[in-house]
Amino acid sequence: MTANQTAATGERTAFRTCPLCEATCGLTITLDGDRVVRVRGDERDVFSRGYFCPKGAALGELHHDPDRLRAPLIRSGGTFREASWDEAFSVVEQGLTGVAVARGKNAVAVYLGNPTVHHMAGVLYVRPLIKALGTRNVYSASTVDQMPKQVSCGLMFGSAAAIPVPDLDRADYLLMLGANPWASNGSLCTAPGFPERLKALRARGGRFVVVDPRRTRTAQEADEHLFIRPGTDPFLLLAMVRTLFVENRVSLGRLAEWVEGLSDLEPLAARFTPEAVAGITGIEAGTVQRLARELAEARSAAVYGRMGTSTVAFGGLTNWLVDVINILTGNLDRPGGAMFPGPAHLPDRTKAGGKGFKIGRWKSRVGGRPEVCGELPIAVLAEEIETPGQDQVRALLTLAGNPVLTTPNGRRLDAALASLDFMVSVDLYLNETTRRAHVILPPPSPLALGHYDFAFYGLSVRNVARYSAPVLPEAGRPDLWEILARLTLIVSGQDAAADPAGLDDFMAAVLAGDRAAEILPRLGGRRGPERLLDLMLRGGPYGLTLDDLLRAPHGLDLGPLAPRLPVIVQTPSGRIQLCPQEIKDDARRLIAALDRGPAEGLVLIGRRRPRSNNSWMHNLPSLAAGPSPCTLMVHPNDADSLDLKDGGSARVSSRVGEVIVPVELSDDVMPGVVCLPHGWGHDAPGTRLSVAARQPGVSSNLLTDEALLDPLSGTSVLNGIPVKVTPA
Ligand SMILES: Nc1nc2c(c(=O)[nH]1)N[C@H]1C(S)=C(S)[C@@H](COP(=O)(O)OP(=O)(O)OC[C@H]3O[C@@H](n4cnc5c(=O)[nH]c(N)nc54)[C@H](O)[C@@H]3O)O[C@H]1N2
Ligand SMILES: Nc1nc2c(c(=O)[nH]1)N[C@H]1C(S)=C(S)[C@@H](COP(=O)(O)OP(=O)(O)OC[C@H]3O[C@@H](n4cnc5c(=O)[nH]c(N)nc54)[C@H](O)[C@@H]3O)O[C@H]1N2
Ligand code: SF4
Ligand SMILES: [Mo]
Repeated sequence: MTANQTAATGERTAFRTCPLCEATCGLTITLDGDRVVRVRGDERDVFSRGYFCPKGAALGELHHDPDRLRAPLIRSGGTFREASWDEAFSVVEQGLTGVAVARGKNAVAVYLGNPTVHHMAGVLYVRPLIKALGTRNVYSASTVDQMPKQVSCGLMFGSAAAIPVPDLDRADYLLMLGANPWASNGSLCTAPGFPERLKALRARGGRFVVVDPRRTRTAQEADEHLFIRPGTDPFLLLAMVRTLFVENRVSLGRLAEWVEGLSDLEPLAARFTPEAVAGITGIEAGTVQRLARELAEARSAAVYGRMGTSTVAFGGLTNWLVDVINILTGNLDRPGGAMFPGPAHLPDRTKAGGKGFKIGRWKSRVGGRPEVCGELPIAVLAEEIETPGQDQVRALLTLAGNPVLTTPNGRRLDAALASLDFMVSVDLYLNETTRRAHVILPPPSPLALGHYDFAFYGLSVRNVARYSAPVLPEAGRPDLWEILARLTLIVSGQDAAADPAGLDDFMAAVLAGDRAAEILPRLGGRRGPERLLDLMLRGGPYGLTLDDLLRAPHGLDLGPLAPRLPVIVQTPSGRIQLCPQEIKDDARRLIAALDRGPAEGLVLIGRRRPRSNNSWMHNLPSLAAGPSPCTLMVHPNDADSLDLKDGGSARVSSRVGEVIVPVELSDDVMPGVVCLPHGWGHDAPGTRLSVAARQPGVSSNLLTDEALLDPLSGTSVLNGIPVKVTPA
């Protein structure tokens, strides 16, 4: 269906949405037999129109990487041996049920890594698995990423999934804080060709402003770039809120009837005068006022914040303020502002109001950290493993994650993992985390799986729907959904040989509901994620079917984003909560920080490079080529006072650890800030990453501190870590 043959060369072409990042580019994959010859952007893709990046181009290398695991591994003694799937699942059964029976359900923890949400099966089959596990020890990469946005949206709009995205293609003005789409290709804003879209914004006379402690490529391309002291964005934003009130520029427009709590906001902002915050942020009072005026006066505008507003000490408050300003300027839910996407697989709501959003339904055992969105902060996993007592974590399941390199104080977590009674990892590689597992279950390569972006169509700047059929099926191995379904059956007390098809039939029947008897026989013998997708599309707002998507290999464009208020709002009152109580409580922390005034000392921030993907893809030759990107950027003024030389070595230390890393002098970082990428440190013994190990780099998460987190969202502080730097 999606492949066609060029008779002359024997080459054929397949079309596939890239699963590697949130941009969801359409790719054209040229194949010769079962070899990938080339991967390029699909010019006819309705959403990405030919845009792609070096990572997408490396999908073939990923598929053919000799280090990628093809069979389950079982640890015996200090090494791993290949095993059959049946043997591997039976060891998993003994391991997980052994711990659950002896120590209780909470003794089994689960960690979900980033690629989980980039696969159909990850989105669909993880929830039943977690339910079957019945554990409170659920962890994910969300608490080193976007959880503050989920919490602020949960509190304001009543649902952690109601996340507005900047309407990039129609905005006249964009204020972007702590995001670098030129390297990341965008996040919580699915916009393939994000850089092209920003260029188009400028070309049509729009303006975009970047706030970032580093002059990134994105900042260089912007109309204006403002340095900000890491972690201080909420001071800037609250001073802008105050300016809007003081200058009578608050203009809710059509939002007025759906918003509650406006009167609580003004007093909260009162003390945050532009003058009072200038010393803290490093941004002059006049600039703060001007930004507020520009936003208020633009025909349409959006404020957009990402990692630099999320993994910081006030992540929840900062993400709340982003949408507060979108609301105060009347830009929420209007074309060119910040809008809610409407994916093809989710039914339209019919009325505003719902159960609302709660945090802290349970607390972590050792540190008393509140639950958010059904999970606990990843920063507490190590202490939950180390600390004896009832409900101590003794077994762990990791899915598509590498927390040893991606979460704070990786060294402590690594040691904790080594002490577990049992660990099983579902992963493509034997890496820094999975080397601690007793069993590794490798899913098929992404090119062997069908694809539809359940997660990212909910965050897209246009409504589109695309399904890609498997490009290079890997016969004789279970699909990712079958692995997850078998794990679910195991933890629900069925034996390791139970058939996953039964669970799949059950899920389809539940989803089909009353229509099951009538509709299921009509789905053409489909099963797994494809059947669930077909069902969801049929119940969705466009009444599509999977066959409709199969007939459209370049995707279906469903049009620009449409207003979704008020029905998107699921708070109990059905109204947007502008000033939720949890936010008011946390604001006291910000007021205390205002009273303390400007902070001193060197702080560490992160950076992303286009040829990397968090801690992985470093094993692919085309991405690993060139000098190591793992350098410490230091401003020349700081280098002078610290006695550091360009190309020399620095010893960087924090409360929790130290690393030695090459120095790169650059006035692109602001004075007082040093910058190191995360995800490196591929020198651990016992991994199977032969290319990555040649240029291992160091892990910045040996420096990030598990004790520093945003109490509101449980999200770790990864930007703004106090460090000392000396010559090494
Ligand atoms: N200091 C610092 N730390 C950070 C960040 C930062 O900016 N600074 N960023 C944070 C962010 S935003 C994130 S999302 C996290 C990511 O943190 P993690 O999700 O823990 O780490 P990744 O590096 O994304 O690891 C992905 C893992 O999934 C495996 N994998 C890849 N594809 C598949 C697949 O198809 N199936 C399966 N089963 N496995 C697969 C890879 O081999 C790898 O082990 O890191 C966070 N850590
Ligand atoms: N090439 C590549 N692409 C990726 C990834 C990758 O690892 N490599 N990871 C993917 C993932 S999982 C994610 S979540 C996205 C992230 O996508 P983005 O958030 O767009 O990417 P980052 O590069 O983390 O951008 C964060 C920016 O915040 C700045 N910053 C740091 N501290 C502060 C602060 O206190 N205030 C402000 N205003 N800015 C600050 C940093 O200097 C940086 O430029 O990228 C995705 N895409
Ligand atoms: S930008 Fe993201 S989705 Fe597009 S090709 Fe690169 S990795 Fe894939
Ligand atoms: Mo992320």
